[in-house]
Amino acid sequence: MLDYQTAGESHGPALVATVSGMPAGVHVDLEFINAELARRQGGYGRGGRQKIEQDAVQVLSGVRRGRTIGSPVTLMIPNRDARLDDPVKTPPVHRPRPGHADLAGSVKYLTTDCRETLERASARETAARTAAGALARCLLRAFEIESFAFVRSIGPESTDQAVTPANWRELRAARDASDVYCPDPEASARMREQVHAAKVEKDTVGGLVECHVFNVPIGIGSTMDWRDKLDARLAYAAMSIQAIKAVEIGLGKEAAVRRGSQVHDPVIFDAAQRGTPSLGFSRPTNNAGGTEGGMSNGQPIVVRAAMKPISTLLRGLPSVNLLSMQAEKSEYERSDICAVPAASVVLENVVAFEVARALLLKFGGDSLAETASNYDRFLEMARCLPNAPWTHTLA
Ligand code: EPS
Repeated sequence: MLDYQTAGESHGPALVATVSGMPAGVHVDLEFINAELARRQGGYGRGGRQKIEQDAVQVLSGVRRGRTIGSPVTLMIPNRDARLDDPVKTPPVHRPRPGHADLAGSVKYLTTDCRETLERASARETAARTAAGALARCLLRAFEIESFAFVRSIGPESTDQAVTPANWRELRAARDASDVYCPDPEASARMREQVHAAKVEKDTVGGLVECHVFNVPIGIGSTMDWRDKLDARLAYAAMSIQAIKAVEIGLGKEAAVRRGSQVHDPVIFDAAQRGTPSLGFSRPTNNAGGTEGGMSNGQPIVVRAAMKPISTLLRGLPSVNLLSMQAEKSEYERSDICAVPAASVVLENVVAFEVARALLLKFGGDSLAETASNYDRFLEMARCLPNAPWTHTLA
């Protein structure tokens, strides 16, 4: 089972991701993983920390001569701003920031020093999650499965840009030319203005990030076990990104407003497409966001996540001093004004990780060659429907 765990504090010596269950033989593209880490560090609205850090992975296990060998892969990202044990540079924090983990964490761990929790709660941890997801994408490449995420909105400003299998590469180039990671230049300018205005007002701003995954074969995920439902796993992965407050698949909450005839994507069979991972079952719309019944349906996966504004405000917010229990403004820690562009990079990678996990759950294999052979054989068998000896049809 593909899985991963992260460790590390924001100002500790390093962040670590340990990825288990990777088949042997996957080419680990460190240049790609590091490029994703660099993208995550960027985006208009980031604070001073990113001028200090230069995130890059060191591979501590699981890889030999550039390829996985089947053992757990440990990726370490050293922190340049490491100072966790220094009482002067990293003093205790007694005034919890509303919206951050400070208050609940301090009470939970029976301390008045919010730093005990905030160091681990920090979104810096998403560097490790991005690295794990980017590693999983090295596996997905062998199946031509690609993940693409961008910023759909910042504050009230959004783009209505449609994303399709035909235009996403072009949109990726446009996104990469935007410092708010939005492929629509006109909307990018409006979003940038929102971040700037928040900065001037010593405030912060959130937004929506959206991820599309292409070329996912029909039938990964599970309808039999709720823990392996693909949409549920995707939602879990997205919701667990720091500051995410809502997740939608496809049409999302809009589906609750419309009639069934305006929601469900008609099924069309196109024999010419039988060679593709969708096996020729095409849909004129993709309101389902590529999942039906907890399984992939051969259409692009679409996941959208809403990020709240960063909880560290330069002007502070009403809070309580945990030493005196008296009303005081929350503590200011150096932080970002907007990390929505960074969240889009995290989403692109953690969503890909879940797709890789579901792919391996279905096709298994200790080596990439075995996984690929199982994948090819399944598609071959499914293409023979309905006229094959293995077809399930009761007389
Ligand atoms: C964060 C606070 C800031 C952010 C950090 C998340 O860190 P610092 O206190 O060192 O300035 O920059 O995010 C990152 C460091 C990162 O790499 O994403 C927080 O409190 O959540």
